[in-house]
Parts: sequence; structure tokens; C-alpha cells
Amino acid sequence: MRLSNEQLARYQCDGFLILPELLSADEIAAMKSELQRLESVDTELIVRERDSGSVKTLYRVHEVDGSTASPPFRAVGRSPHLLTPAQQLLNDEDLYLYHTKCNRKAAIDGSIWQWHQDYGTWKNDGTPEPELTTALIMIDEATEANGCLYFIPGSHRLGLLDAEMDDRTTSYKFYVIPKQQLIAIMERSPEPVAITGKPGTVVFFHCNILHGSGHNMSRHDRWQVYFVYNCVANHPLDVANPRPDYVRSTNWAPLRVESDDMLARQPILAK
Ligand SMILES: O=C(O)CCC(=O)C(=O)O
Repeated sequence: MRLSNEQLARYQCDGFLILPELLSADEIAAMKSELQRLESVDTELIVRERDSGSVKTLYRVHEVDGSTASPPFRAVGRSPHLLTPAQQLLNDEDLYLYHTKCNRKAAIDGSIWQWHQDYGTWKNDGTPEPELTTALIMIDEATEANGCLYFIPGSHRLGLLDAEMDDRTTSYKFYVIPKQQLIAIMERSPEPVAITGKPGTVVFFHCNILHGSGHNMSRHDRWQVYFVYNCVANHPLDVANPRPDYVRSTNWAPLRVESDDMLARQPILAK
């Protein structure tokens, strides 16, 4: 799947690009059944909601080894549906997966992600340039009620903003944009856009776009899976106390586009 010049220009301008129902119902069903299997794995690669204990984030589904290894997810990360557009958006053939994460917003319990830029954390990881793009896959329909993502269009062009560590709001600690700064940016930006869509929809977004999502007020779980692509040439430099491999991968081997039939091509997992 190759993006048109018009789609590339839209991504450069807005900082995101929505590809409705790019993946088939069968592909989504295969990923959903993998998520059901992985949810019950006892591993440090799963973050849980503080109060309910339900799964919030599950990491590292794209490799052949490790407790959360998953053949369908490994295949989709190398499929032409995701890898080819990522290569076009980053204008580089040699990409690797910085990390993969599967975010569940459990019905009623699933909590917010405050406004943030992903690259703030990745710069602290030692990643030299904001040359990463994320492919979001909607596993369930994403709605405003079940906590879809919101983007501020064009905010990636503001560059990296000052952020502060928030370790209070949810069980997941990360850098958020302080309220007054956020309001000032919102006053001079287009309104935030709700990123809703049917299962199978894929959304590419820039690592500096301002984004966040609300609480899940609905009776439906909302799963979204994120594949973060980085240029091999932009891999993190050495830092003191690097974060673990499941969020800052050190597997910098360039990915090659594989079969577009992720269901037919399932690699054998390492023991
Ligand atoms: O899954 C969500 O609702 C938001 C996730 C997010 O913003 C992130 O992981 O950076």
C-alpha cells in the first residue's frame, strides 16, 4: 500500500493521516484473539489500571522471542499496509520498531492519557531527532464515549515543548504538557480532532503531535495497538540508566516488507 502525494502532504501539514478500515475483519479478529491470549500472561510487560487491576498496556508483541511475542502482530508490523507507508512518511527504507504497545481501555474503568508528545520521552531515551512515526490500529471501534484519541492538528510543527512528569493521575507515569501552556497553545490552534473509526482503521501520527484521550465511559472495551517506527540511523544514543528494551528496543536491524497476508505467514516463535 503506497500513500499518494496528497496523503503525504496531508500528514506533513496535520501531523496525522487516517486510513479507514485498511486492515480486514479477519486480520483484526486474529489480533483480537491474540490480545485475549496475551492478557492472561504473567509478565512485567503488562501495565495495569491502578484501581481495577485491568490491563492498560501490553508491550512488545512484534518480536519472535519474549513473553508477549505474537506471530500475527509480528507479521502486521512488516506488512506493506504498515511498513511501506511508514517508509514513505519517514523518507527512509531502513526502519526498525522502537516499540509496540497494545492499549486497552476497559469498559467503565479505562482511564485517561493526558495531553502529551511522545517524542519528549523518546528524546530522553537518547533518540537524536523527531524522525519517528506511529501506526495506530483500531481493534475495536473507537468512539468519543469509549476514549478515542484526540489530536491537535498541526501541533507537531511546534517542535518539542516543555513538559512535566505526571506520576499522580494514572498508574502510568509520563511527561505531560503543563495546563497553562496547553491552554495557550489551544487558543491559537485548530480545535482538537476526535480520532474515531471502525475496527481495522489505521492512523499514522508524528511523534511531536499533541495528543491525549479521555476516560472510557461506555460499556465496551477499546483496544488500540501502536507500532512505532524509527529510522535505523536515528537509533538512541547511549544514556545513563536506559529504559528497558520493551519500550526502547535495541533491535535496530532494518525491517523488510514481507507478505501482505499476515494470516498466511506466521513465523515460528523462539523458545
Ligand atoms: O491509547 C490511548 O488512548 C492513548 C495512548 C497514548 O497516547 C500513548 O501511548 O502515547
